Amino acid sequence: MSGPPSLVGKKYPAKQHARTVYSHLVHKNEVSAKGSAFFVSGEDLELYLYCDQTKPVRQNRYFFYLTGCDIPGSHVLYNTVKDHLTLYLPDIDYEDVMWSGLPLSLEAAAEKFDADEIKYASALHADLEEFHNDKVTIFTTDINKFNTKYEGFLQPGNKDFFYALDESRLIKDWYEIELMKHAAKITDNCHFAVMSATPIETNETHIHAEFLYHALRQGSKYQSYDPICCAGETCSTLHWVKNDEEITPDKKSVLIDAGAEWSCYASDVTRCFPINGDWTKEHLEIYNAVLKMQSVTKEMIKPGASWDVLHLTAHRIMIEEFLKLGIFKKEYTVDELFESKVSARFFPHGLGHLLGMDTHDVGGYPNYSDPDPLLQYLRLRRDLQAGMVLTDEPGIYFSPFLLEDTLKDPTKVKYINKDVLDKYWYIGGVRIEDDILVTEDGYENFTGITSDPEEISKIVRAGLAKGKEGFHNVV
Ligand SMILES: [Mn+2]
Repeated sequence: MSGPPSLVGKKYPAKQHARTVYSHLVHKNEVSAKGSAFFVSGEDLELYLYCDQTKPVRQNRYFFYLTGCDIPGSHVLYNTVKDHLTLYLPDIDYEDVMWSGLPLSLEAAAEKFDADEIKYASALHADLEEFHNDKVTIFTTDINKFNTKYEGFLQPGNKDFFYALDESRLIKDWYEIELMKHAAKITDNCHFAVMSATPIETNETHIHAEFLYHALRQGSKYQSYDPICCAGETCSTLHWVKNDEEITPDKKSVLIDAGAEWSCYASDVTRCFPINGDWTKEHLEIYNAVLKMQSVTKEMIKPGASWDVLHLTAHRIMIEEFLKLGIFKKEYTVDELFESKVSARFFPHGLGHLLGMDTHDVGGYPNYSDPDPLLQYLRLRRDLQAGMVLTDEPGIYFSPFLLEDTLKDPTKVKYINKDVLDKYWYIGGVRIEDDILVTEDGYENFTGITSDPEEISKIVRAGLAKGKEGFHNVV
């Protein structure tokens, strides 16, 4: 299936990516950068043990960044002195052509990929040896099962090389942005489908199925991550992927966190809705609190903004809303509650993370051993720059597991009205997540599926009105 029309006739800018990596490497360590080469092996097909079937292949992201090539068994070599990029495709296995068809010819590959030269992998040993004999340092990410035979020529694991790769991947170019917008658009349609199909969603699995079906119909074969499909109390588990509980009538809330992938680029979107179209009082109160956390922080997104500050702002808004709802006792001020860290167990994860080829993309420098519980799980710990893509995804959860210690700790429980809190457990949790590009003067939201609670109600009700017969479902 074809991708975004804006990319027709255009090549993934692999050569420019290689140059960008080099410029970051020079900036970091001029001495080791000079006269170096870069080498990365892509993933290859592998068989399951005692079986002639191949495992699914997820292309190596560093390799894809330097090639735009998803063919298993390929490698890339970039000569920084000559600014020459060579893509090595797997040698033709004539035995396999009967089963798999003819592979891409070198000529067709030259049309498709942004490389100076395309060769077969059989030429690789001699090329690496020549570089090696010329005393060229060939940086690579790692020695793995796909490149062990070249180990003697390669310098794996260099920190400056990783730094250069990650800093390059951090800032998305126009081509990557188009891929990500396309992934986001597919995901919008999938979320719309899920919200519209509650008559045929009587188990969390059905939510999962509805999402995957609509992603695949749009040509997205892979998900950026395992979809998280929850109803009722399972919404309180941040990465609930069992997705197999019945959606019984006592469950009012649905949370789905899922994102389709397009050409190795991710989307990552969460939406919540009331299963029967009507928000319960408590569900809507929490939903609106999370929506406010998101809308306020979203407006703060611009180059130079500190993500720590945005994250902590979201905590303050949550505290204000909990005071209004009476979940936190009114005799305490926002500052006191903020300093007490009591909000950490209701909003335990970070406000968002970088997004790119990986769902939790490289370059965020999280500090999981940060002693501050408010910041411990924040996956993006740097100031924003134009060209970054990130998620803005505040959440509020009522997790018996997470809150057990808090409710036993006299220094924490004193802030909480337990009677009021008890009214909210059944919701499980609410998270709202959009994919956002930092622009020169602010931001652009890639995510188009509505998060307005009234609009969501309308979509769910319109689906309900169609009844079970209104949907194509054989089983
Ligand atoms: Mn996310």
